[in-house]
Amino acid sequence: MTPVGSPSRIAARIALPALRAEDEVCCPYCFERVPRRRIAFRCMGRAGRGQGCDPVLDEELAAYTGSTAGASLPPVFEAAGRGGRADCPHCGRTTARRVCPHCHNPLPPAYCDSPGRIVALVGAKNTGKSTYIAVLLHELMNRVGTELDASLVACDDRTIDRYKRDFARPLYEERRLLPTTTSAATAPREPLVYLLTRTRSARRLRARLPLGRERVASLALVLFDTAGEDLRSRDVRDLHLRYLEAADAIIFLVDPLQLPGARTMVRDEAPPPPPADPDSEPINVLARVTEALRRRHGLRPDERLPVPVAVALTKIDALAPVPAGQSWLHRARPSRGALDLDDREAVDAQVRGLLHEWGAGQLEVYLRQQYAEHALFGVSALGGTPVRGRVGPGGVRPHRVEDPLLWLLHRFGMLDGTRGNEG
Ligand SMILES: Nc1nc2c(ncn2[C@@H]2O[C@H](COP(=O)(O)OP(=O)(O)OP(=O)(O)O)[C@@H](O)[C@H]2O)c(=O)[nH]1
Ligand SMILES: [Mg+2]
Ligand SMILES: [Zn+2]
Ligand SMILES: [Zn+2]
Repeated sequence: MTPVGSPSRIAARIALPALRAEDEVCCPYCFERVPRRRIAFRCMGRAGRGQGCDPVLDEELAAYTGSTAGASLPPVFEAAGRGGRADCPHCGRTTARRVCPHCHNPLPPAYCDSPGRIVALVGAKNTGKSTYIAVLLHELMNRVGTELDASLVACDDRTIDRYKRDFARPLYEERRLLPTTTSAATAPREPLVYLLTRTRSARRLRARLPLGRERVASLALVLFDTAGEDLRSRDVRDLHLRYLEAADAIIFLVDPLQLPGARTMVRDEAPPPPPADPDSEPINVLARVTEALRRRHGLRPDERLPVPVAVALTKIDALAPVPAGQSWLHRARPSRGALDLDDREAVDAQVRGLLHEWGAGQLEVYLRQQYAEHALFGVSALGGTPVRGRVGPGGVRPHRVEDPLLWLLHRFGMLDGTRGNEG
């Protein structure tokens, strides 16, 4: 891999191919690309004081959710619209509710107006994807958000409900581990859609800009929790293809407890290794995802995928640092509201070394061959081994969970990189 910040890396960042035309929005629900002027509207109906259309069964929405419950809504219509508003052709009432013309799910204004980045999160069964999403979002809403001067706000009510119900309540309030994610074949896929807004009011910027003129950058973040089960075989995987194809970045999680070579480093209290399952081996899961992506992108054999991929070892709390005290991975990230490039390179090199030491070097070689850009990470969402299906007595103590996202934000031009003592 090219070291972070080297000239070719910087060139790659600037020359990142435009994966999506700027005048298009990618629907975070059905992943159809919608030209901005084709975004549809939903009549306000009788909401508030006004007189509007009666609710009707929305067949497109019912088809998406797989149920007619909650699909009786004021009609959807197509209109050119001005400033995100249009008048209903049936009742004349002005509406600002925008929806996807294909699946009729709501497209929140913030999502229509900010560059959307879809981050696909993949990994074999039981690698810790759901736990990671729960903790990453919690950290972005709290500690890391404050550090970066960034706010993370859900774009729609369904995201708020789903995050609370499926992630925050069990893990943080009830301290229970999350259940195995059900296959997309049986439950509709629901994305978590957030808007991350950063005020780039770093001291250096402020010195040049008058107060109140700090630069604000927004990014719509769409996360999907895939079921590891769905990535085991080639057939079911197709359900996820549209999601993967639409992804602007991939976070690929690897559980070191599932790598036989890593067992010598695993602490005693960690659970025993799962029974061998070649379909769930990290390299095989990654290869399945990669092959599908290559076909969709229509790449020649000598071309590499342009999507940046962050590969993170999960559950690193279960690894004893060897040699003790000298592990960058186990150190706290130097927090300065920027991406510390020295730290980034050190962690990357350490994880690469570990993979080779564990006889899993193929994974790293494959990444290098297939992707124009990848970076290696180590994270722990829980910070300790769970006890009998519950979070350990110390509570959720995340370690470096935000690192892959910080790297991606840096790649998307929303976060500065620093070296040494600068910044
Ligand atoms: N030690 C440790 N264990 C973890 C951590 N995160 C997850 N685990 C363990 O890994 C198990 C699986 O985590 P999940 O987040 O449900 O895994 P998943 O990838 O979503 O699994 P599927 O939904 O089946 O694809 C948990 O029940 C925990 O026992 C961590 O940070 N540290
Ligand atoms: Mg899961
Ligand atoms: Zn849609
Ligand atoms: Zn109407």
